[in-house]
Amino acid sequence: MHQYLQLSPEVAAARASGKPVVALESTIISHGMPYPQNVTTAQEVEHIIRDAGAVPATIAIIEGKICVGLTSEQLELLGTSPDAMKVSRRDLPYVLARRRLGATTVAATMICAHLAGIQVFVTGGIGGVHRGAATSFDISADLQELARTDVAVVCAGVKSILDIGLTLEYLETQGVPVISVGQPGFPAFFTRDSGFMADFQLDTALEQASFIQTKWALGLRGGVVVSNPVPELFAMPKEEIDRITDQALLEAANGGVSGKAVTPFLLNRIKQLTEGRSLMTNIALVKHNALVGAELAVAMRDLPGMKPI
Ligand code: PSU
Ligand code: MN
Repeated sequence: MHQYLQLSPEVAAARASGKPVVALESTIISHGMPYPQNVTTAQEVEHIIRDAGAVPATIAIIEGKICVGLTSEQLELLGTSPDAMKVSRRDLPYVLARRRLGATTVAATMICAHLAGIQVFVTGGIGGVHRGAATSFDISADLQELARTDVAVVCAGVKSILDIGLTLEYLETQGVPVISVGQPGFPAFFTRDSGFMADFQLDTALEQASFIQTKWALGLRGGVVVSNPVPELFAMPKEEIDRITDQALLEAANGGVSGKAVTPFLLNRIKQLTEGRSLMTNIALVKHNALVGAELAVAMRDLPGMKPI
């Protein structure tokens, strides 16, 4: 066991007995949603994963440890602490060494999940190439992590605050396969249609698991994006989200927002400008991803020869 890892009793028992485990990130709790919906959603998502026969492992950095599997007090702490740091690959050593409270992004959660031997990770949306990246160089560390760390990431695509086309180009260059579930198109988080195709449509957990197993069996390191569109009933009107996204982007540019603050700023403004309607969409899609991720983790466990390499 890695010296910085601290598995909850439930996660430790699952790992010891070979039960499927699903990792969950914590930036979505600290920076992605307001209190108390952030904490109730985190709890509901864990419930969905348990009901589907897997064990949830929400990941955060607490008191100098990578905690894998959190108590309800720890979830509450992350959901209410304004000083919880957003932790990506770059920030992990600082937060651990300084014993700060850290909420892990997709990149950092992938690193921690891999250290704990967890192969499936569920989130809402991944980071990507920002619009204007040709001059700002703003490309999320999530994409490099997907290129190198062997974890499958179930998400609802990427938000249109990003340049979705360039994000997909970057993933292609890095050899990261983008799977879609239930439709050929790559989803755009709040909406089901981004205008771009995923690389491969694989509708069942078994098909997804065997794709992922084959990738890793070939020694092709790195993650897989499993993009699962928001359920139709909860999707937002495209015109509305486009208009609000443009306004949020303009405000970020005018306000000189930069670095790791960009994504939380845009997420927060979209939430405010939609008067909370986007929050309902966000919650619904994360729950749906939890089900797909749990089924994938169960299928990975059941496939013969599915062992970490
Ligand atoms: N996109 C979302 N919701 C989120 C994030 C991104 O739709 O909560 C969070 C995730 O934790 C993601 C991080 O890993 O933001 C990316 O931040 P950055 O763009 O600074 O790499
Ligand atoms: Mn960035």
